[in-house]
Amino acid sequence: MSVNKTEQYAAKKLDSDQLAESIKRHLQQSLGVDQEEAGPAEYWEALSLVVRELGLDLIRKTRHKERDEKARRVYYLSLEFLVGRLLGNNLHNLGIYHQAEEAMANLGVNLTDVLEHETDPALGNGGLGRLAACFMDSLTTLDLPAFGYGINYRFGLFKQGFAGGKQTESPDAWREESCPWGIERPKRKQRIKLYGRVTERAGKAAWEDTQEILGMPWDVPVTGYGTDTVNTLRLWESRAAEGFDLSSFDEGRYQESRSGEIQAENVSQVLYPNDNHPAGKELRLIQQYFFVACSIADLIARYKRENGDNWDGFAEKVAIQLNDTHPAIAVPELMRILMDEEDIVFSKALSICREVFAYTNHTLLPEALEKWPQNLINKVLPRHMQIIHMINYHFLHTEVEAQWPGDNNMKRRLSIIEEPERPGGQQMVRMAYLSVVGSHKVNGVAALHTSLVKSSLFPEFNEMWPDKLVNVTNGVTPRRWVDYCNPELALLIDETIGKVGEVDWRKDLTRLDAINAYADDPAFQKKFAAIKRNNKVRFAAEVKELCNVEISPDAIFDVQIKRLHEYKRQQLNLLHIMALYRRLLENPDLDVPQRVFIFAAKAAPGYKVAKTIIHAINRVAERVNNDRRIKDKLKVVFLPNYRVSLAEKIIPAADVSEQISTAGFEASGTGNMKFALNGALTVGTLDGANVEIAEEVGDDNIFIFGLTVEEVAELRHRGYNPKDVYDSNAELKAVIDWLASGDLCPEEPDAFRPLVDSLLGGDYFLTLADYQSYSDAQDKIVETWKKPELWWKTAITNSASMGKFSSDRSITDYAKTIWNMA
Ligand code: TH1
Repeated sequence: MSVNKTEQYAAKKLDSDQLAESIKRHLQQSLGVDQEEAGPAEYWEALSLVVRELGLDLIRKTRHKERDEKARRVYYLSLEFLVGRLLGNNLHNLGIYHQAEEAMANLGVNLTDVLEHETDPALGNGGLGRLAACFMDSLTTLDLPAFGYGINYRFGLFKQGFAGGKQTESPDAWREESCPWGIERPKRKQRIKLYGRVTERAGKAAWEDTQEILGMPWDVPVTGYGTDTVNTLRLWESRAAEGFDLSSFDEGRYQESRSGEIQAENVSQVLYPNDNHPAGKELRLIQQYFFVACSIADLIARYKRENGDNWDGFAEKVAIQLNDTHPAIAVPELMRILMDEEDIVFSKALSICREVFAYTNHTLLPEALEKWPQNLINKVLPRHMQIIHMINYHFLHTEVEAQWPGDNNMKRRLSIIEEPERPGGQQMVRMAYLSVVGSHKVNGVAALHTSLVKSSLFPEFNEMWPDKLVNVTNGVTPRRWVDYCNPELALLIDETIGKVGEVDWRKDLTRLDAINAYADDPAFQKKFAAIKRNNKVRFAAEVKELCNVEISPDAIFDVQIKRLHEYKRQQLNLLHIMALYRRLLENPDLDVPQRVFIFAAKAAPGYKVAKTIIHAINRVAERVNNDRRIKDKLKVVFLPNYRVSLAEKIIPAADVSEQISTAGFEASGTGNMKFALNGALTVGTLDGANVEIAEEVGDDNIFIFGLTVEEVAELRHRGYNPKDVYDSNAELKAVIDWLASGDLCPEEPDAFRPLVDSLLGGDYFLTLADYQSYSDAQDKIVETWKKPELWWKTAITNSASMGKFSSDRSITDYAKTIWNMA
């Protein structure tokens, strides 16, 4: 599709005068304020209402078109959609950003200020939730009929603050600010069951004595770039199924009459704040079932409205993608409906499930693989537990038996139910196995990750079903992650590789490759460097405001922003910073460029070592930033409350991107792609998508260090002792001793013990093993920085080589290899 379509589309939309009129109308008629009283917040709301009108109109038209075409739809089930702010992005996608800018200017308001008034919905933890949001953008941009299904949490991911350098958490009551994007759809509400027991009636299972809750859908319109298609993100909110008990109301017992309601409302109350680690709580299981059951009932109702009651056509019209195992209970839920409500026999029900479901695995971390106690599932969802046993029985005794006849050991290993290791232990339901058995395709999220899924996580499944496990490398939407967050770079790309008449690079990111021809061009380098500098100047002002630290835009901005997790190794970065500081103290006249190390990260509230790392970084930052002796050569900032809208400001300003996870632990990473796209140089391990990024940019344009997956395995096999490294590396020993000494936190000298103990007592993530190699890679970065022509050539090559990492490519891969839609 060409950009011309976008321009025609934009042109036929409102011009700036019409937009200004609509804004004024909403100010007065929707918000009830006069133009003179309105501030940026009111203007934000009024413009959002204008865009919402456009979105609703297009959603209706999209629905009609899809109904007529009767195409297959994809349903993306995810407990997290980290959508970020929507107004600016929607304006871009609809092609009316510049008109809106002009309209606001004519009203005497600055659009950029207005956009800052949107609260950033934090309905996800990190990469997995953000990926779901990028995928919704790409599905729509590619005109694929799609629904996202998730939960409309009342509280998103907690807000982070610091007290004495330690993380504090407070609730994110994001909906208390106005949110015009979600539209309540009472007509589509669902009623779901929990608890109770299963009895047999006339040879059929009946699930009885249940408690019921209501699911109210909230629809968020999802715009795409340069298209009239608008898809729906349908987020469920839980409500009590019973209304007021009027008799107790009459008797004045108002509070009691609502007591049943409070519990039901709890279900969609709060997002669990664990990334790569399950909470294992009953309420979490109920959340999972609640949104799955509402979504499956909703999509079945849609199927029946459009196609009648004939189940033979179901799989042709419906593809359901499970975003990790969090929605895995969808498999027994669909089985239950097919068998108990639609009278379909088990074997046929299972084959329908297997045509419909596909499962994406996002992690190999053993502790992150979800397992639920059988007893808990049996209590909350007794019928589902029976069905899981039926699936397991069929799987083990028909399919595993056919592959490995008589091999009981194999049956035990592959069973969906894990038997306890010790007597008295619990039986656990392996949700990943349930997902694999219930799906026709299982994908990993980067080439290396998928090969490890095949070789280490599910080797037997791969042997049984050689075509089931496939790779779909992650991607990011270039609309949000270049066009919207780095408009000057977007403009430079337009000027350089053309816009009108060609396919827009925003729709075909491989077109960026044409920029490679300019990597050496001094004039282009100058423009590229100037844009980076402007972004750094703007970001430095932000840092001053948020952290009260002055940073120079001429320094190297070296950035690590992502969840705080030991496997992501923020502690490796920290140890190196401490070493740099010591080098400078030893020799304050060292001829080195100025460097600023920038962090942002939230730690799960219950993750002790992660919180210790945050505390330690903040204490080192305070020390370094206030030490006159080092003459501003080194600065460290930790920005509080990392979220999408902060990432949008940091990434365009980054020179160096830290992607330093222990090899084999980061399934893909997606921040790595965003940084490279915006011209930052990566220092990284051969992990996740870094491997493919290195392939695309070439080994000379990336700073790879550290042990490979094979070397990690080898070292563990030989026996790794972090103390050996500590004893043999004087610099490393000195910084660890310093950390342990209490000098950085005199009022609590043992504050960093958990970190020191984790490093010296086992160092599971091989931080010390990779230290020297990391430090050497950092030295090479400095050498490159000293040669500006080489630096900018490398930076430009990175941007220009990111074509593969558009989420449009990922979604096209899913559509072809998994959903049979393209
Ligand atoms: C992340 C992975 O850690 C990351 O490597 C990957 O790029 C991203 O998913 C998208 O594929 C994961 N996030 C979560 C969150 C939870 C559980 C498991 C994972 S894996 C709650």
